[in-house]
Amino acid sequence: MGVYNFREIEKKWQDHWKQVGQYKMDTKDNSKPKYYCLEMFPYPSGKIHMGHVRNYSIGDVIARFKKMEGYNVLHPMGWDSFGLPAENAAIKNGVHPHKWTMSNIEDMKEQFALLGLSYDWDKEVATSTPEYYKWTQKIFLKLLENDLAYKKKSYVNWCPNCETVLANEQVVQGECERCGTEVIKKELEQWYFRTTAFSEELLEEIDTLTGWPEKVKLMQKNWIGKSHGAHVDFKVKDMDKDIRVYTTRPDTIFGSTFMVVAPEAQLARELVNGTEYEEILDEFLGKMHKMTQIEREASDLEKDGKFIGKYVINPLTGKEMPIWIANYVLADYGTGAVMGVAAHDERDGDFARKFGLEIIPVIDEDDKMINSGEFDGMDKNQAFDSIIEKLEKDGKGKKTTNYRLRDWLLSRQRYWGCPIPVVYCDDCGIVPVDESELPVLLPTDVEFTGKGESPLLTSDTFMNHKCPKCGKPARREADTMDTFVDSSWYYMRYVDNKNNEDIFDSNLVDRWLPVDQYIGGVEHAILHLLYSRWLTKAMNKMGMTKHKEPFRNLLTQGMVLMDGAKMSKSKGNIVSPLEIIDKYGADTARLFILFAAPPERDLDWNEQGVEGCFKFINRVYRIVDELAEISKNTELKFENLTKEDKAMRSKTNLTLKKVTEDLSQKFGFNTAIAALMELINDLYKYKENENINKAVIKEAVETVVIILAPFAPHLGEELWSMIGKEGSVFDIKWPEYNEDATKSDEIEIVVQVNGKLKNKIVMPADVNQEQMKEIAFADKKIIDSISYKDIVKVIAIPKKLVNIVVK
Ligand code: ANZ
Ligand code: ZN
Repeated sequence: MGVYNFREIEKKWQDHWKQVGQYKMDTKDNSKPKYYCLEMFPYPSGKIHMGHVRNYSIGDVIARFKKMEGYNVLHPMGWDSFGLPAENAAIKNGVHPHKWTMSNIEDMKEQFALLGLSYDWDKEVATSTPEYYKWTQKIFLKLLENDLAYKKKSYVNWCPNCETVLANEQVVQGECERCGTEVIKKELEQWYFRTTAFSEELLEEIDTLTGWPEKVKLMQKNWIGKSHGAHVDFKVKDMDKDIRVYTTRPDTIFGSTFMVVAPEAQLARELVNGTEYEEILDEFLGKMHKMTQIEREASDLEKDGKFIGKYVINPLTGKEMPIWIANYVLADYGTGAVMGVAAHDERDGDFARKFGLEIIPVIDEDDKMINSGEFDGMDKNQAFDSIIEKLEKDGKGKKTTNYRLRDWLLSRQRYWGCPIPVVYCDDCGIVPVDESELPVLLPTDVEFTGKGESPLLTSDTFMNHKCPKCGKPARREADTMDTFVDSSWYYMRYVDNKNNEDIFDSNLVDRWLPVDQYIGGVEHAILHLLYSRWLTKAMNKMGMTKHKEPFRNLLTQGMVLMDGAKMSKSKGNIVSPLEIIDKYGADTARLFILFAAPPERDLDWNEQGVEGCFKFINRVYRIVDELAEISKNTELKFENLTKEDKAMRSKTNLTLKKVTEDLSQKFGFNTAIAALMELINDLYKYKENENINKAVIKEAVETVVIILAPFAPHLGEELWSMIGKEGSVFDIKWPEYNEDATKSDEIEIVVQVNGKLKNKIVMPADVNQEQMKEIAFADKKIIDSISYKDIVKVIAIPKKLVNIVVK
């Protein structure tokens, strides 16, 4: 009897797939319906980890299953290959980032091959190659042309360790997402994408994404953060100027006794210009710059501020309100100015008590208005509307909504990113590079010091460039793009990745989008997914695609844990996928990771579980090996079936039914594998019968092999050929189960006496009502329970129940 030699089997099929081009597909082939199965592409660190194995195993099962279901499946893989680690490696070891990245890609590709993943490598993209970033640059130019990209000076999040700017999304609880250093504020002129141009669409259209996890949709909604309120204009005393505030509580305006302005806001500067308060502002700003984001936004922040010498007039009370700068007001939210309502806003209250500002309550415990003139006695919700109405009538305010979402800051002072294709000319200002000159290539003559500004500044050949407009000497933009720009459109490029003429053929993208199934980590719930949604909407607006949403269905897989904790280098609890593959084979690793937990849940790694799967795979191998000859030499004709034969057939077909449903309607990988395990158990029992039916065996064995194949593809192919099949198991059509065969020969009938359950009796499936009664009356338990009583009536409900009424 054969022994399961996974090393030999896996190598054999990996070589074979490569040789015959098993996973090649053509996106231009319209003969079958399309299915786009996409896993988030990795950063090429050089080594796969268990998170990758999980992510890509899930995607691989879906892709293989969908192909067998008859779809033309696009299942591509590529590399999110710009980014800091390559640059840090260059600083540390002197290897060029390009070289480091490319060699990592080669390593990881080999590791992917070991896992038996069904990628069409002809579709590969790497975002750091000129063939790709040429088109990232074109997208930038289009956005610029359409006013969806712009440059502005502002205070930005700055990581002192990475020495680069960070987007709001990359600041996690005040710390740099990458290195954990506390983020500070720095004033710089930077490039932005106008994400806020689609705030409402991003919010509204998320509800059309019925195939997304609710929690991810909620996270995006909160991030976009829509609120309802009003703009109110306060006139500055002795100055020809209004200050506009955003408030969600216009009903509290009679209680507004002071105004607080963000010290960084342009407005603060304007108000103190040429006065003795200039110094106070500068001093206060100095203090603010030393603070970190965490400290600034903490709810228990010690309130601080300074009066800056001016007053505004409350538009409804006519009272003078002093203007203060305050540490708790943010420059980039709302208008950067707040009407202080000490009695009803906690932060304002703290501030007012600390600095002795007036506190006027305007709403009582019953939510009725007080101290509010004509609005007294009104319910606060009604006052919300009525006060806005009055302000609007007076031309002092307007009902409005506000979003927490800010524009996307994309400038990075790093080398290993996509160059921003603009030139600065003394005469012409900001001049976009002509499309015919793309790509703007990264220079190779740069110094990596890891300090200071963009390394591109050290390359004279790069920096000095003629103005595309007037031809005079000009300078290139030295910053590169945030790598999230690269990853927000890669799924479009896969569809037409060899296109040298254009970013992609829009017809092809229109046909292949949206991605039917996207699979990745929940850590991308905000950043990557929001940026991709935004860019798709921007491209739609610019006529590049008819789609507005990129991903129809989203699966966020759980983490792979070790003893309940995240695997990490520092904890020393990392299990290497390569070691597991070496010890048990890729099929076992895949099977375990899909069996151990539902895909959305965290999965606790345990070696016994892996061994269990290894044993199971061996068990499958042995029984198929043993029954291969029968399977090969029998016709699928079912005649003269015994009770046992029928039960086995039923199990086979019910399993096929369950697995098909688990794979097509939900991500029930673990339950599908559990069903397969049961089928194997039953088959082991059945084959010990004296009179086995060969057709029943054949049907069971073939079903086992087909079901196993998407999970354990190498063994699937091996067993398929062992049972005498030609060609790949992945080229066959996924079989349909036989409905009749799932029906068992016997059914269970409930027998009641006076409506009370007395027994359940197994009867032949074709039993009629008369026979049901007969069998019931012959049953010992029933006889006992009706003895000495008169039978009034007997009711039989076909195939369900017999009720005997006695007196
Ligand atoms: C007066 C008021 C009275 C407010 C009250 C709240 C309660 P959300 O819900 O997050 O949109 N605010 C506005 N701009 C701000 C800024 N740049 N920095 C800090 N705070 C700012 O918050 C809106 C509320 O936050 C606004 O409504 C404003 O204070 C404050 F009893 O106006 B409110
Ligand atoms: Zn010029």
